[in-house]
This record gives sequence, C-alpha cells and structure tokens, in this order.
Amino acid sequence: MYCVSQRVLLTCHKLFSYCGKNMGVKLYTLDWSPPVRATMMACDIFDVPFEKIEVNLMKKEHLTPEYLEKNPLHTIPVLEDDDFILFDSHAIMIYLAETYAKDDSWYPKDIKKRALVNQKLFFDTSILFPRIRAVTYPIMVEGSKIIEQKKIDAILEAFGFVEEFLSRTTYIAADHITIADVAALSTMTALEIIVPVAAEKFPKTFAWLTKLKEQPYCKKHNEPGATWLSNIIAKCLAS
Ligand SMILES: N[C@@H](CCC(=O)N[C@@H](CS)C(=O)NCC(=O)O)C(=O)O
Repeated sequence: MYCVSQRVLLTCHKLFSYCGKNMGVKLYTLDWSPPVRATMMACDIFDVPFEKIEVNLMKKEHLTPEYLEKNPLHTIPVLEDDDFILFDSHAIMIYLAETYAKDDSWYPKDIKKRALVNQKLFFDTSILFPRIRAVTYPIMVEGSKIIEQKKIDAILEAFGFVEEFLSRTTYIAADHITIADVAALSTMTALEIIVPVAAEKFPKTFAWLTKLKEQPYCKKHNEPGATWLSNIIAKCLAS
C-alpha cells in the first residue's frame, strides 16, 4: 500500500533533486562484476549515495519477471534513480556524470572531447569486456578447467590497444581522467587476473593501472570485488 510516509519520502526526494541535493540511487549489483564495480566507483566519484541490492546470478535472481521488467537483457548493473530505471554500466556512468558531476571534466561537454570518451567507453564494452567474459563464463558457469591460448592472445592484444591509447594521451581518452578510465579500470583489473600486465611489455598501461588502483574509490569499490573474482576463478580452476 502506498502510505503517507512513502509519499513524504518521494516528495523529499523530488525536492532535494530539484535543489541539486542527492537522496541517493539504487544499484542492482554483485561486487565481483566489473561493470557493477565501474558504476559503484562512479557513484563515489560523483558523490551519489547508493543502496546496493544484490542480485545473485547463481540463484538466477536476474531471471525473475520483476528483474526482467527492469532489464530485459538480465544483466547487472541496473540503476534506479527515483522512478527512472537504466541498465548498462556505460549508460549509467554517463547518466551519473551528466546528472551529478560538479564539472564536465569526467564527461566533457565539448563534442569532440566527448566523442573520444564515448569511443573508449565503446572500446570497453566491445573489446575489453567480451575478452574477460570469454574466459570467466566458461570457467564459472560451464565448469571449464582450461584457458585456451587464443583467449590469452586476445587479452594481450587488448593490452596492446590500451598501451597505444596511453602513448597518445596521459589517460585513456584525454590528458585528464574521465569516466572511460573508470570503465576500463574495472575490466582491466579483471583481465589481469588471467594475464598479468607485464611492466616491461606494457609500461604505460602498468603505470596507469598502478596510479588508478591507488585512488580511494578504487580501493573501496573495485579492489574487494576484483579479489573475490580472482579467488573464485582460482577455486573453480582447481576444483
Ligand atoms: N554491457 C553490460 C554488460 C553487463 C554484464 O554482462 N554483466 C554480467 C555480469 S559481469 C551479467 O549480468 N551477466 C548475467 C547475464 O548475462 O545473464 C554493462 O556494461 O552493464
């Protein structure tokens, strides 16, 4: 039942949003998921309080009619901001930056600068993420005990792309940090579980990763999930 207190809460939420204050969002999550971690880091960066709602993929909680209503693609993360629902980590990060960032450095308003950030977000979604999923899905879901050489080669090739980007700009899409770095950071820290980033072969990537891993938002929202993923992969391969 829609009670008075709920109505008061909703009105407060709208009033605070109107005044530029943030009452927080909901994130449907699981800490080990790289796209989830990217959105948690973005919330932290933009000072957006978030409530975590765990979606247990092993228990198929992402396939319930209620969840499919929110996200027909049945993936995590999903963001709920008041009555607005959004899936896909990259779309979520853009929305958070545009709605809550204090300036446009993380997601530039300038069309050409923004295009370069979008380009690297698409790089994350179309190159980096599929290459980690190609390894983790067979191990975690299908019980595979091996990682084929061609998948390792594909990861090394992706590291080469990142190295090339970082030889052109200090960060992945610009000479300053943007949301594209945050997206790539979460995926790269998953990829390096499978193939460590060798400092001699990929010096710029290694230095970039080292610098970003020191950031408080990474320590808080990326490190625990990355460690968990590393442990579970090791366990699955050994069992
Ligand atoms: N492009 C999506 C990928 C999200 C994704 O595939 N998440 C995985 C977990 S890492 C998932 O929810 N898998 C469950 C499924 O595909 O059914 C994003 O960036 O949000």
